[in-house]
Amino acid sequence: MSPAGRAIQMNRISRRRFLAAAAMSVAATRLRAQGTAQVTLTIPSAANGPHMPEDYVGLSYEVQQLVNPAFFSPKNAGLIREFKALSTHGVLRLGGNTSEFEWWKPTPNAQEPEHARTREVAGEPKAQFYAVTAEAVRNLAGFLRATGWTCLYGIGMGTNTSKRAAAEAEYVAKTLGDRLQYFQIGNEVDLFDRHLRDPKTWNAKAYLDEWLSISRTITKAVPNAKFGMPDVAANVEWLTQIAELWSSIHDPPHVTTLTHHYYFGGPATNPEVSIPNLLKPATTARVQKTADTATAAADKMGVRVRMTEGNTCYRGGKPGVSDVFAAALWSADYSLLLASNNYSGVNLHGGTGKSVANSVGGSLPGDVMLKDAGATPEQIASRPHPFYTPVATFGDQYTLEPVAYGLKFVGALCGATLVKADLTSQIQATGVNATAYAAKLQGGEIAVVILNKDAAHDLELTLDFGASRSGAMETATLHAPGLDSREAHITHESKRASLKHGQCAVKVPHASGLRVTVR
Ligand code: BDP
Repeated sequence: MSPAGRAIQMNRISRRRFLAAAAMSVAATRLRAQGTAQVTLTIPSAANGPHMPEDYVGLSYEVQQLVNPAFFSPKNAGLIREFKALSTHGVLRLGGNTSEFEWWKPTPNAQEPEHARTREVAGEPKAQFYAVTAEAVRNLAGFLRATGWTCLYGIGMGTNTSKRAAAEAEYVAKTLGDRLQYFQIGNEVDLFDRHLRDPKTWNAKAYLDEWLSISRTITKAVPNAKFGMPDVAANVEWLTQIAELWSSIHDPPHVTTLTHHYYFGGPATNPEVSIPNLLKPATTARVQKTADTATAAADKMGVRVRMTEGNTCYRGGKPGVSDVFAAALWSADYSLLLASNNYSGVNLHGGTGKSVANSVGGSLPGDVMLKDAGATPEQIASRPHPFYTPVATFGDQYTLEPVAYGLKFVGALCGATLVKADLTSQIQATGVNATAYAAKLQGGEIAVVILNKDAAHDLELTLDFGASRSGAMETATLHAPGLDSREAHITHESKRASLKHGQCAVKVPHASGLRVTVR
C-alpha cells in the first residue's frame, strides 16, 4: 500500500474509533450531568491573605512587536480600546525569545553593530536581528499613557552588550517616565544553553554574574533603575539559587520582583495538551508546587513574584484548546491561584501571528496541525494567530479572545485583599472539579469567585457570609455555550438580591464561573 493509501486507511480506522469513543463519552456525560453537587461555603469576613495589586492583570508581547512603531502607538485606537476593556491599570511586558535579537537604534542613521554568533536550533528563533528604534519607544510611551498601563521593558541579553543595553535603558527610562515599572534583561535564560551560551558552563551562577555586569552598567546610566529577574522559562530552582547567592552580593542593583514563565504544556501536536488536562485539579497542583518554590525564594529576598509570560500551550498555542472557552476558565483559575500565593501579577503572552511565529522558529505548529486535519485557509484564518493570544488581530480589527475574558473576570478583584480560606477543598470534597476564592474589595465589599471547570457537574452553593452581613449582592457570570466554544461572555445580573440571615443560594452550572459581590 502506498504511504498515502496507508494514511487514508489509518484515518478511517481512527475516525471509526473516534466516533465510538465520542458516543461513549456523550453517554457518560449524560449520566454524570444528572449529578448536581450541593455544598455550603462559609466565607470568613477577615481579609488576612495576600493583597492583589491594582495592576495584577497583564499581557506579554514579543519585543519584535516594536518593529512596527504603529502597533504600540497612541494612534492605534482599536488596540487601546481592547487593552482598556481588559484592564484600566494593566501591565504590558515586552520580552520573549525575539528580545535576544534586537539591537538598539537610537538615531535613524545608527549603524547595525556586529552581532554575536548563535547556534541555529529547530524550534528556537532564528538569529534574525532587527532594530528597536527611538520612534517605537516614543510611540510605546504614548500608547501606555493612552491605556493607563505601565510597562516591564525587556532588553536582550543573548546577543547584546552592556553598553548598548545601557544606552537603550537610558532612552527608555527617560521616554516612558512613570509608565516604566522595571527592566528585564534576557528572556528564559535557563534555556540559553540550547542556542545562546555554552551548555558546559551555563548555569544560574554564570547567569547571575553576567546579569550583574549588565544591570550595574544600566544602573550607572539610570540611577533609579529597577529590575525584575531572572525571567526563567520553567526552572524556578534558579530563583532559589539566586536568592541564596543574593546576600553575598555587595550593593546589588535594585531588584523589585522575581519573575518566571509558565506554559501548561506544548506544542500543539502534543495530545496531552487537551481541555480535560488543562482544567484538571492535577494541573493546579503542579502550579502550586512552582509557586511554593518561587515565593520561598522571593520571601528570602524581600520581594514578590510575577509570572511575566505564560499561557496554555507553548510554541504559539493549540487551536481548540488555547482559543476556546476552556482557556478562559483556565486563565481565571490560574490567575487567582497565583494571587492567593502572593504573586504581584500575571502576564499572558500573545501578539501578532508573525511576531510569535518568529519567536519560535518561523511557523506555528498549530497551523500545521489544522492543515493536516484538512482545514481550509478560511477556517485557519478564522482562528486567532497565535492561537493563545489574549488580544487577536484580524485584519485591522482587534478582539478580546476567551483567554482574556478569564483574566478580565478575575481582574475585578484587583486592589482587593484575599481572604485566607481553602474554599476549593470544600468544593472538591464533593467530587466536582471547581475552585473558589474570596476577597475583600477596596470598598469593603466581599467578593467570591467560583470557577466550575467540571465538564458535567453543576454546583448548588449556599454562601454563608455570617449573620451580621446583610448587604445587597450583585453577580456576574463567565460563560459560553461549551468548553470548546470560540467565545466567552461576562454577564452582570441586573436585578439585585439581598442576603437572608447572611446567606444566599447560588447555582454555578458546569463549565462556567460566578462572581458574587456583597456590599
Ligand atoms: C516562550 C518564549 C516566547 C514564545 C513562547 C511560545 O519566550 O517568545 O512565543 O514561548 O513558545 O518560550 O509560544
